[in-house]
Amino acid sequence: MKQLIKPLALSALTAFAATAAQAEIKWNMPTPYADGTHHTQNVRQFADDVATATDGEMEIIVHSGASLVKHPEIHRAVRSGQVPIGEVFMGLLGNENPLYQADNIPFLVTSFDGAKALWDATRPEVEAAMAEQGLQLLYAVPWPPQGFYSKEEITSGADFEGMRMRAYSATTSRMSELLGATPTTVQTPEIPQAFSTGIIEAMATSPTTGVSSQAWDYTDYYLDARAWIPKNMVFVNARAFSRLPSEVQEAVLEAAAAAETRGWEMAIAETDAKTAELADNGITVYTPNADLTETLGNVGQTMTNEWFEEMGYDSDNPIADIVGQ
Ligand code: PCA
Repeated sequence: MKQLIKPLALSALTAFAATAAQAEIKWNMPTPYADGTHHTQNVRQFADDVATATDGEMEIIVHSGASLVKHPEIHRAVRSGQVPIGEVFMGLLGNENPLYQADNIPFLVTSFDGAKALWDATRPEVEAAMAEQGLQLLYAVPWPPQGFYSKEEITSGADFEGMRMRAYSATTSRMSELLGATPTTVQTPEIPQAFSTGIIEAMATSPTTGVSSQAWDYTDYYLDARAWIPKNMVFVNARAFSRLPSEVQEAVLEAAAAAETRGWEMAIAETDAKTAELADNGITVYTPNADLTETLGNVGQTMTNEWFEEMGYDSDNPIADIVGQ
């Protein structure tokens, strides 16, 4: 009997050691969006993958919905090392570097293939810009294409004039202005309140955010314009990352590559599923008529030109071939 007990006690000890090892590397990760969005689900899967690949040596603790750090502060928090890893909406950084405006420009690209081509073309520059700030990109994942939510149906370009429209980046503010609307910056958690208090009466966002903020409580129409495909990115403080054991670094990079592939697939699947959910909840989903197509197209053209100029790109730039894809 005694001999049987011994190996048992030993294995119990080993199990204890494995549990204790879980606390070895703990990283807090602030993310901006709600648990129901594919971005947050994807981040949680990424964290699980890292834990599995490192046998529990590294734990990434996800703080979703801007609960740990407010969205506009997340980038700075990772830069300063206050937190080692985070997620942000790339368009939010458009003020500090026009590079980040690319995926907020109407009709620069309108399909997931176009969005992928734009990401492939801009990624090296994004990585270089981040490296200069002591950051390292892990992955980027799109939202479904963006459309317009409103209380009344939008039937002509003139309907945008004077509209109090939500903006979530400098680029979407610019679009509102070009449409003759009045932009107000509102973060996702405040959307319902901004509508109910009349601060905004329309917004451009995805079916995902329409569903997660229950747009049917305060809007009746969704213009499925598929106007641009913005992205979120997940990134680390480069110093904190370099201090990880090399096998843990590898596990993080592998999990990140898997998260990027999975996230794009999730966004594609979300597009139809969440648009259907809007309709199921009573929102009228419609597509732009000729007049709207022209108005939005003109604004997109103006903004694309402005962006090329700001970036110092000419028509020989490879991105010129991606425009319209
Ligand atoms: N949802 C986020 C960003 C883009 C999107 O689809 C938002 O509305 O803030």
